[in-house]
Amino acid sequence: MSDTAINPDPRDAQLGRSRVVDNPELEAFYGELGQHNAAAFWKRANAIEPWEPESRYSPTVWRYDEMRDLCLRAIDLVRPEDAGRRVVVLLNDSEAGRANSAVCGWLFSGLQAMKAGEITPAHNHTASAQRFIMEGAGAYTVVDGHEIELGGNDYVLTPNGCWHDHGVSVSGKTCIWQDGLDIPLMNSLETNFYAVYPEPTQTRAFPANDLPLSYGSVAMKPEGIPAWDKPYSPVMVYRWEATRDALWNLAKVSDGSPFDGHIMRYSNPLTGGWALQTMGAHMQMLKPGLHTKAHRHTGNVVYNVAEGEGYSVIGGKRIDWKQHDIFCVPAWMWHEHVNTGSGEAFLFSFNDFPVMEALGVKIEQALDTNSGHQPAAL
Ligand code: 1HN
Repeated sequence: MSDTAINPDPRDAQLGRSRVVDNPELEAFYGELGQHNAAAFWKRANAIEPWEPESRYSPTVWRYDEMRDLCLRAIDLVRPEDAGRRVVVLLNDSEAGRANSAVCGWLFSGLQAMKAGEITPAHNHTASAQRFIMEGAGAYTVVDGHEIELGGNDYVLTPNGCWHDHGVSVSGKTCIWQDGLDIPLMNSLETNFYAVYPEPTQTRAFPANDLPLSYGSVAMKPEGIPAWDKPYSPVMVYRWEATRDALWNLAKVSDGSPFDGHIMRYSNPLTGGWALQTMGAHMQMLKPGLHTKAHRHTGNVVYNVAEGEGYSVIGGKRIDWKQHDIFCVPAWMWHEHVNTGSGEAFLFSFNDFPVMEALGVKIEQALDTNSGHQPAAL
């Protein structure tokens, strides 16, 4: 919130804003209200009704070179059986980030590290989770009895309330993946429940990879099996090669978005909507030399560089990035992306857009560089 005492906004002098001039009688009244767990609305109206969103979060970057070493150190220091999950939490560089365990806004993120033969014990929670696989081999997750094998740059879902455990096969290699959860949202809503499964791991109730193999084609819908009746995507895992091919195909016939290059949503193929109810995700491709136009929108976004190198300018701050660096765009902050490499750059990202859309508050604005005026929100 802006400090109106130090930096008064001329717009606050107008009719419709709080512009009461205090006097000793009013000061006494405020004291009396305070004794009754009450306050004068006009003393705080302009602070709780900013002219536009003012994020408490900062554009922050986590460099994979540094984070990778820290993840490997964590492997030597704690066992996943004792840690619950061996996760290095990514905290937004702000008071709100540290206080809410938030990577940005309503989103939590961490890097989970696991050695060959290790497991993350089975549990469930009201928070939804999604994971983006950064390195290693032999990783798998089991979600409500469905086993899913995981490869580099795959995106996998753990919808809210599903039992889940993960592991790396004995013949695999140390894995690091990014977890993205809506923990700050669930805790703000006071809707977060947690339960531990009676066994360390779930019994597989279905053939391995049955969900992606049944539902993984957007164009083909399986018939003759029980209808999918869950509010989340049945695909569960979105494979890197198919995601990259989809973007390459799109780029053959479209110029893409001026703000995001070629961008595709990880969707629920049965609805075309987001894969999870509270969080969305995209993969976008920036052609070599592309410099996108700046825009801003409500909602928070956390990026993971799947491939390539470049930089983004976020709220006036330049963040250079290369493979598996992570950075965030806080709500309503101008941002643009630049690919400085010789090949295509691919940016994975996850967001809280489904929440903004469900509440009717997903608002976007393009920067109008010609007029110098701020245009109305789209
Ligand atoms: C969680 O369930 C996992 O299942 C990882 O791997 C990170 C962070 C906060 C809350 C739950 C997992 C988590 C988490």
